[in-house]
Amino acid sequence: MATTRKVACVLVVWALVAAGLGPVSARAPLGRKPQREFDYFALSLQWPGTICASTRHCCASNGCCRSEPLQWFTIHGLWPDYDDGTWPACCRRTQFEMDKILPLKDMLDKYWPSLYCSSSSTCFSGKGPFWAHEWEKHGTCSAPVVQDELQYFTIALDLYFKYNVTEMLSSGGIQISNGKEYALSEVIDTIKHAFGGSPQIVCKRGSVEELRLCFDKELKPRDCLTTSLTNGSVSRTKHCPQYIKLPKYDPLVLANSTGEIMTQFDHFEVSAAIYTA
Ligand code: U2P
Repeated sequence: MATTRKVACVLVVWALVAAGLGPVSARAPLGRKPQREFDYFALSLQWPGTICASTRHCCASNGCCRSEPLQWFTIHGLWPDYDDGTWPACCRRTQFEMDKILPLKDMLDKYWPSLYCSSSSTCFSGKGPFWAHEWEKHGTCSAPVVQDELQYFTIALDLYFKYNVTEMLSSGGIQISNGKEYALSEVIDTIKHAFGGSPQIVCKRGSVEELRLCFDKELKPRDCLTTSLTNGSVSRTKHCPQYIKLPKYDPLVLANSTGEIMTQFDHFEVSAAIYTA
């Protein structure tokens, strides 16, 4: 009986592996050649004030929907990139497991929140949380610097705290204030001076959407590629004008809201009952 069960188990594992779903790690997605080692990392940060200004629907997982607006740069991802402006993606079949990063959960909620409601696409299993998307798409391509999921998120958070952009700006005399305009060159120079490498800035209608800091494989600051080198990966509409804004947004609902909530953009009369504090 025990032998029969053992054989059945081996057969199931074999079938899962053959289908590309099993406990296989360190391999390229089916049908793809392994991707070559990356050249450098970009730590991509988002400015919630720009992204959350277009929030139309709220849900518990959307950082934009907390009662206190996020007034700091939050993490988008730690991206392994190539020097030619392209990047590897979805390199190994190692699925995201929330359990592995539970000790970091509070910090991730605060500093690496999703700013959208929908679940993001993952490389190997459809949809998942934002962190699953970033790990599967970028984290799995971060070897040999990053060995596993916990290390990926730990390194990203360490870099984020060590090179605090919001602080770099304020100690360089750039106090972030709603409605104010800043010379793009001044923002770039301030960060260059404090960080030791040139950032890449992505805008949306004149407001900063993303700010990227770049690192070599020893995690030392280096210049990011300038947009002209990145083969159009930053489209013209994402280019920044000479003067840029770092806007503040008004959160739409109270913290810990549950379920999908229609906001005042869709319905002016929203029942107070669905706002949960
Ligand atoms: O810029 C649009 C999306 O392309 C992905 N990206 C961009 C630049 C880069 O160096 N590496 C990279 O992966 C990002 O995709 P995401 O992580 O959001 O799936 C970025 O949002």
